[in-house]
Amino acid sequence: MNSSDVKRWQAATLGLGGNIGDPVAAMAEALRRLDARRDCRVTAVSRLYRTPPWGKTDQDDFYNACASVETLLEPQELLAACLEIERTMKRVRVERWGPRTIDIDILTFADRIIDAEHLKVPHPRMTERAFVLMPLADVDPQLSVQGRSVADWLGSIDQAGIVIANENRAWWRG
Ligand code: A4P
Ligand code: MG
Repeated sequence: MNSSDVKRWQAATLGLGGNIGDPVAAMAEALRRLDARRDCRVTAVSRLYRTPPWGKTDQDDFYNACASVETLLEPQELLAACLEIERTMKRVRVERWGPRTIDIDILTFADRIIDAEHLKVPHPRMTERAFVLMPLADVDPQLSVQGRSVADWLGSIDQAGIVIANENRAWWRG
């Protein structure tokens, strides 16, 4: 193997959310499954938040959280791993922004900018969403996204209605 083929651990951030069934159990299970992989490790998890629905508002409140991970996977492979976890946890993908058991978004991947058909990084809507920025600020407030820190983005958006559902950052360990 050529030295340029040696895989490196790269840092990424993930957003998790859900609002049907037992979304907290699903998010915890998803994080444990990722952490159990040899090519992924979960390095920090946010507090757990309960958030009013964004986009399509006539649905139940969501639970949301963010995680920092380190991975040997390339971005498309990390997405595939997340989608596989979603699939096996029986997410029902019915309508855009509609109810879901669990949704895992790749928010950032190192300092990469990706604009592929099935993967956009940084996640295109993350800087407008308090349900992403609040938990992300727990794990990495100084992370730069589109030239501004997460803390800075968070300061400029509406955080109304969001409450902390669990202060204990080990909530996902089960
Ligand atoms: N995809 C492209 N880029 C990415 C990325 N960075 N991370 C593609 C993950 N996936 C990415 O995903 C559809 C496809 O997007 C994936 O298969 C992947 O190839 P999706 O989650 O079904 O997308 P969507 O629901 O159609 O749209 P969107 O905007 O991605 O939905 P979100 O962002 O997932 O938002 N309100 C609250 N309070 N909390 C929430 O968590 N979530 C949503 C859904 C709406 N309102 C919410 C919440
Ligand atoms: Mg999504």
